[in-house]
Amino acid sequence: MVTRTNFVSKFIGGAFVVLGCVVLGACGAASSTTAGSYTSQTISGTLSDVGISGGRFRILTGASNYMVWFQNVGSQRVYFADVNGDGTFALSVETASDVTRGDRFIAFIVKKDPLSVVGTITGPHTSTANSAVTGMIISGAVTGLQIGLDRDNYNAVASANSSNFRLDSELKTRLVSGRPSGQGNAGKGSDSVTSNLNVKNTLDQDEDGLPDIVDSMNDGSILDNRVTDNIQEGAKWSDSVHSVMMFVNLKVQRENQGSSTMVTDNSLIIIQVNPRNASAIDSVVAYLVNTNYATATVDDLPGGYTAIDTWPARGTAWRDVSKKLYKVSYAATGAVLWKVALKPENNAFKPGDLVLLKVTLKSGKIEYYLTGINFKFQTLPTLTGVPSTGTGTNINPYQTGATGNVTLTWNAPTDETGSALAGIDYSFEVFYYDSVGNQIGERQVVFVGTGTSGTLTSAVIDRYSSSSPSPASIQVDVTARYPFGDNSANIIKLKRSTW
Ligand SMILES: [Ca+2]
Ligand SMILES: [Ca+2]
Repeated sequence: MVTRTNFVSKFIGGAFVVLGCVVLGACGAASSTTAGSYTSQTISGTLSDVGISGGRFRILTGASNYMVWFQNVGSQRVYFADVNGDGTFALSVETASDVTRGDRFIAFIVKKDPLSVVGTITGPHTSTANSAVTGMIISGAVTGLQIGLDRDNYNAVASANSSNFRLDSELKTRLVSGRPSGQGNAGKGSDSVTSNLNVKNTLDQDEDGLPDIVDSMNDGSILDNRVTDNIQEGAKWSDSVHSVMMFVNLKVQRENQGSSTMVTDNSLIIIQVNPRNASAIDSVVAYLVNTNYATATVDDLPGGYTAIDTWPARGTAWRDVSKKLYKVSYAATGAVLWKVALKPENNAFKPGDLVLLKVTLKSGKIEYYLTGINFKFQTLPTLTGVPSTGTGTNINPYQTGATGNVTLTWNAPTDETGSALAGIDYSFEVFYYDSVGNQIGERQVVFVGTGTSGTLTSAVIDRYSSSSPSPASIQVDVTARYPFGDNSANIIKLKRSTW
């Protein structure tokens, strides 16, 4: 779920009140890439509280803080509606006649504050069941859909006395002690992990109860960030948006490492919307954000990008600039995209904390994309083998011999659970500086691979040794990176004994 992208449509009647979801996508951007026959159906009902492990339906406290989300298994289109204060809701979904399972949906409950998924909608099941049906077949308007939310178990049991509503037992979620196995762990915890995929369940193949758009490990075994195709989940059929990315960078100089606030002080969140057709997009803002991003500040425009919109000053409160994403171009390719770089200013943010992006098209139509990080760097690549002299800081670089190679070793960075990040690629990014701190020449990148040891050859270290001025130190960013864009770097300084 980094690319917890997802294209949703809704109709807002009044401030944050959804009178009924109208599918803008059907008559707008998405329609031409998924040409076909869509039929709107209204689903209305009540979201109630059933307490711990089910029980008597009662009014859900703070019901207006919840949303009901439906996703079509065939078209992958997403629909959502706010729940009213009395627990009632109504949303308009579309069945699709020309795609496989175009009459099937899976659904989930989202809490707005803090913005997160709090329930998988399932069919009735016993408290000891190890699976529950999640597929719903909608053949016409459905009224009286009763959804009982068991908040402790992230379970929302749905039933309706309607001939237009049936369960589809081909689509299920695995339960562990009554809880959908991916709930509460962003779809990547040990309960959710599996190698058994149900290819019929195109939205939730690992059947952990989290559809791909909110699952950090779609296939039950590999973190989404290791597969670049995952950035397209939810946007596959938008004409305007190609993909949505949200990921973390954590790059820290040697002198600033080890403090209890290292992650808070240095974490950078990147949210990026990559257009399919940039000229179709008017603006991108975050419509709703999880509490842990509510007081984020905007950081500098990342290197390699050129601002098109005016990028705000570093430290600007994001909420003071309408939680905008800014139109920029990527210098290397000229690609235009929308981006923001944020410091969350806390160490509480985590996978499962969502951001709902609102993309306004020049046509006036609106697309929504739900996104979030799939993992968080909690540590850097932690060095375990370094030159014995020096500390790696600017004022006291690690000191190497007058000639020869230098081998560094490290431990893999850990994620927010303390687990070492698997399958991450390492590289050395090397910068050369003269005695007054000016950079010499160009950065060199030495690819290491997935091993946690690498050698800086004398050819790399001495690359500019005959230049004038010659280097007085080099900076080595020991970098860990997945193909998504997330990266972590342990930044050290190093010098020859003769420099
Ligand atoms: Ca999963
Ligand atoms: Ca899943």
